Amino acid sequence: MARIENYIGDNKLLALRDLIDGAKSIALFSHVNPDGDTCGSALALAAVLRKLDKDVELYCPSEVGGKLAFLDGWREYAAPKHREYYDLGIIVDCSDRNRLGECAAVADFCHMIAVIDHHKTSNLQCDLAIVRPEASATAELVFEIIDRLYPQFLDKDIAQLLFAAIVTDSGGFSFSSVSATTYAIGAELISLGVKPAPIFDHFLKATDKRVFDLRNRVLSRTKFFFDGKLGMIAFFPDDFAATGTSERDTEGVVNFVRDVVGVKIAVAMTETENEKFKVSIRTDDDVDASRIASVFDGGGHKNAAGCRIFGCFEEVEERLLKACGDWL
Ligand SMILES: [Mn+2]
Repeated sequence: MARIENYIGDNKLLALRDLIDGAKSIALFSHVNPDGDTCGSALALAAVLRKLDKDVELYCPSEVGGKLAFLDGWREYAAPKHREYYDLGIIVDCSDRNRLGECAAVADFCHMIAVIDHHKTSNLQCDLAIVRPEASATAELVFEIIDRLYPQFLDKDIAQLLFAAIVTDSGGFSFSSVSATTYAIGAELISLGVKPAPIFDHFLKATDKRVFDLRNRVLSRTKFFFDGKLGMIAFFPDDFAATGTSERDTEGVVNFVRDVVGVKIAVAMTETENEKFKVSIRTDDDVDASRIASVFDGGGHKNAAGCRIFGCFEEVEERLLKACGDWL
């Protein structure tokens, strides 16, 4: 039987319990352009905190919807807020203040701040940091927190949220970040009643026809450099207009480029505003994506990172080519 590794030391775990015990009102924060991990983890925590009779509100600087509408409680992000001040703020799956967007101002008004995250780099000021890059998803850490501090509340609904979070952040238990612990937690969640197949289908397979069209359009223009070791795609406002899609639908498309045999670095550029590009970088094991992103003040994980670059497309492409070329 695989053992679930404890990533969080007892001191931090008890410190978190103290913070929670000392708080009546708690705000939970998810990052901009949210994914299954930041929302699934925050919603699981919210469910537990409510069972502890806390007054909980959820924040995300982006609209939460689309595929994330699968997650129980997702509408709470859009619910009207009753407070401006919270005893405790918990920032979930986010290592960078910029990724809190306008919600950073709300976090500033929390009496205490805890961060639960698995990103390598963190620039957030906080009272308690539970940051473990070994975890494939923040949800692994949230599982550990609930399992060790509040096991009586770990039910099927919470298990479903955590399973969805792990599936989305680990590419369905397939990325190099996945460990025996990831699978052991998955098995534990399944034993609590989670049905894996519908979660895999929803998050990893089901494709809206419009997204399918967007994908074909953008992938058909893929450019390869350095003997096929670097692949680049770009999403422009025209692509979204022509297919009836939005920036949110770019999620995961870059992986099709990374999966091409020989590609070591795959880059997706999305022009979010005129001459402003959001850049996603995916790499194979030999290349550290977070170090490429850090050239442009971004960050992330070893094999998945991102940044923002301003400039016309040709300039942005040129700068990325140079930063990636240093690794190839
Ligand atoms: Mn994550």
